[in-house]
Amino acid sequence: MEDARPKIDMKSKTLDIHELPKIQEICEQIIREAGELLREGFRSDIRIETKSNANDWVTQYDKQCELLLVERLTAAFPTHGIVGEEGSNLRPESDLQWYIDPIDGTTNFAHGLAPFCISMALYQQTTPLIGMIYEPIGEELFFARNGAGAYVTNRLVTNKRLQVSSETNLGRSLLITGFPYDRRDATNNNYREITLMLDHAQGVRRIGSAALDLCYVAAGRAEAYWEQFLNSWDIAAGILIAAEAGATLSMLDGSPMFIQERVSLLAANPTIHSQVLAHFQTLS
Ligand code: 2AM
Ligand code: CA
Repeated sequence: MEDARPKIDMKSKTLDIHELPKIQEICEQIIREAGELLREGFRSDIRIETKSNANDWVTQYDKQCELLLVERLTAAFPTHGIVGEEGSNLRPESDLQWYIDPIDGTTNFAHGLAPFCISMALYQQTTPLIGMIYEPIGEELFFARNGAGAYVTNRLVTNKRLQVSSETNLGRSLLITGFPYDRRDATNNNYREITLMLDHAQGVRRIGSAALDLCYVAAGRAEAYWEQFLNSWDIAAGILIAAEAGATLSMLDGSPMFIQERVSLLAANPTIHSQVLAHFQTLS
């Protein structure tokens, strides 16, 4: 039976594509301003509150940063919708939606540990148009436009095209993963998957920001990233950046990617993607 959930459609877009470079430019101004705010807040007096459970934290900077993003986006694009981690849900009827995460990697940020980032993505229904991710401590900006490739700008390079790694040997591959906040109570807590991959990969990292994890696969710094139960705003920008850099993306069971409330995904260079998937399939 045909799956009714909307698949991520990497190709079709009806917005005039000539508008996208200008939108991207404005997005970059906004994300860099938000980065300034997070740099000021980093290792300052941080107030922590909990959300869904005791491990799920939010700080005053998550909220301030989301407010800044919403104000700036609304001023620049008054008709666009906005879905944000800290509760924003504006103009849900709009065809064009921004998915924003004011701090991806809040646990790192709250502990005074980098990296963490701001993630912004513009979608036309299920089609990603622009993805932008800014890591303010290392001052590294990742971005992609649908069909136009993925790029990075940092202290060493400007607008460098991203390409996933060409490694084909899992034993020489570096993998990245993460764990759900409710891992102590959840039956599906990723412990079996990480044990399996520790046995087969060169190494496994837990960096703490899904958005950056996807960028690191896009940049070929790691071969694969998998994680369960992510939110749309954690991955909306990163999946376009990874896809434009040549990554294969799927749900963790190998089925096609789609954005829903909770996403479990695998992003990897194409060869390593099938090898990791084959190992995961031995678990079920
Ligand atoms: P956050 O920092 O915005 O909360 C950590 O594994 C990564 O997964 C982070 O990007 C974190 O985003 C994200 N994440 C989203 N939902 C999560 C959940 N329920 N449990 C753990 N991490 C979650
Ligand atoms: Ca967040």
